[in-house]
Amino acid sequence: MPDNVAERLIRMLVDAGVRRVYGIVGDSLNPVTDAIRRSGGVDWIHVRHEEAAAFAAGADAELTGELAVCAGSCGPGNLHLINGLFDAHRNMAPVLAIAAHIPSSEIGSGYFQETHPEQLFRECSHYCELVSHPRQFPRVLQSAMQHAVSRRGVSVVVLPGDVAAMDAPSETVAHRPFAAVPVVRPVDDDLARLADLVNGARTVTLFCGTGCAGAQRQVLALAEKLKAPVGYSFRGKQWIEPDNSYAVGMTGLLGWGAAYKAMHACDVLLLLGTDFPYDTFLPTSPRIAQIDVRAERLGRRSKLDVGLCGDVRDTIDALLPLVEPKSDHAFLDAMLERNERARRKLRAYVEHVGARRPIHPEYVAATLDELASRDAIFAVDTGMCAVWGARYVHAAKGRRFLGSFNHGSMANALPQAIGAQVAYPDRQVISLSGDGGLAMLMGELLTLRQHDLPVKIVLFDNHTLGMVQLEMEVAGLPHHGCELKNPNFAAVAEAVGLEAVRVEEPAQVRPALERMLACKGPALVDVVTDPNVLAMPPKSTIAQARGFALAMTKMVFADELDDVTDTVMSNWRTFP
Ligand SMILES: Cc1ncc(C[n+]2csc(CCOP(=O)(O)OP(=O)(O)O)c2C)c(N)n1
Repeated sequence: MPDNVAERLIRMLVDAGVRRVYGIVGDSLNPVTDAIRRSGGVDWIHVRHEEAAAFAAGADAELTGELAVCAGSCGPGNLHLINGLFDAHRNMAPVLAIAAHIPSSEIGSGYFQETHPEQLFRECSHYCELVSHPRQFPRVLQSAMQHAVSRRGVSVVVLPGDVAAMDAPSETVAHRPFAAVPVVRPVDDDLARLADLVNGARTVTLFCGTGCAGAQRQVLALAEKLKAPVGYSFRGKQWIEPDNSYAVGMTGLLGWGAAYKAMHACDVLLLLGTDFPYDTFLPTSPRIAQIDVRAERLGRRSKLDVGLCGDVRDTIDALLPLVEPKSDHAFLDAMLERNERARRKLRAYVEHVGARRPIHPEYVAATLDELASRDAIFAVDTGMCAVWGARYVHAAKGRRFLGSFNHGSMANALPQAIGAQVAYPDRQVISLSGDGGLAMLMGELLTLRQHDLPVKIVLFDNHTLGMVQLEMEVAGLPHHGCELKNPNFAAVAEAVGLEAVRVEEPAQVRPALERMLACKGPALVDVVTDPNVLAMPPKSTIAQARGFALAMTKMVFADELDDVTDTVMSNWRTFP
């Protein structure tokens, strides 16, 4: 008996190694979900909002490096996927979205639930096609999978429900994506130019992004030869921070340590596999070279003297024999010393505020760092949680970090944690959630219970949209629209069936985190934290606010975190 298009879809996905699809059912998707039910080889991961399905698939794909799939029904169902798909696409996570569509005979008539997904998803995908005939389907699916894995990002197949139920064609095409990984390195002349640049420089700093995944050995070998301090972005942290005696921390608003200084004080800055977007933090005086496998990114963030197309690992492998070893390590030592000072101050700050009420979020994050397992997967919400994760949670070897680092969407952490836990049922998965972020996709607490996913949520319950509050302060604006009237989130989580505890006293932080991490099932710790961390006093005048904010901005933008920490400790807590 011939199979139908939906059955062919599922068979091709199974052949491609896909074992689950995240989504919400709907009429137009029925042939697909029914094919999943009958296949036995694919799990249907039912979420409560399609946006969460896309975030979860993105996290799954980012962690495993393999194709992950999400699906939504026609019109609003697949439209809800869009924010999570933007996130996955910008994270270069290979995700296939199945956007079920209205009956093909109705397209263009303003039919019930009609949208045009092939237009809507174009901006957040490498490949986005409408299937209007069964014979077209196998080639479209093959192309979609191949685009997602080879160009790394999102593909969308728009599939009308009636077409999904039609007989599939008998002819076949290649039935699985080919994750063909080429060696990509610059031509010899380009390599020689880069070697000349670093050989002629007295001091060199490396700044590493997520393109350094799998290249830690090469980066360290280069740092050793050049006596170069190594800074990194948040996405680079997990690859570059562990066991790295050249590491000098992160730059940017989340930053800490000596990375900013090292990047500004060197003769040559090497940008490795990073598309770090904040040009305010990038220097102008050193000579700058950039290596990226996507050549279209070269030079779009900073001035550039040498721009090379290549994979970081392959390129450094080819470059190393041309690099003359440096013997002067005074610059490296100075940056490492500066970094250690900043790290000591971070620690001292945590000890200083650890016993204070309201609870300081830094103390919560630092305690979590101590207690979490060495191979935990952390998902950090966009907002202040990203700052706490960047500064206080160490990237031990084997730990992974998920965030909406390029798209910057709120509410990413919990659904990403869902994808992580589905992909790795036996690993500890921790969501650092903001109260604004958690509330935005709070229905996903039900997903944890429904699938018995033992995700641990540490909720930074500061009763405000904290990062925006801070941004308003920095702009010299009074707070407006940030305050959150929250429920007792522990009680909400308990009602959903999670283990939960509310923490209002600093002394409860450690035991509550210990208890939560030891739980077998999903658990939430609702930590009521200080809303005024790095924030202005509510009664300050606009002039005070502006003055403080300007001072803070100058320091955040112009120097290392230890200066900011000093100011916060000496001025802010005693601010009138
Ligand atoms: C979907 C979305 N809406 C709005 C924003 C703007 N925004 C960025 S951070 C933030 C506040 C986040 O608040 P919360 O989750 O409570 O975390 P906090 O910063 O207080 O730790 C907002 C509103 C955004 N980035 N994404």
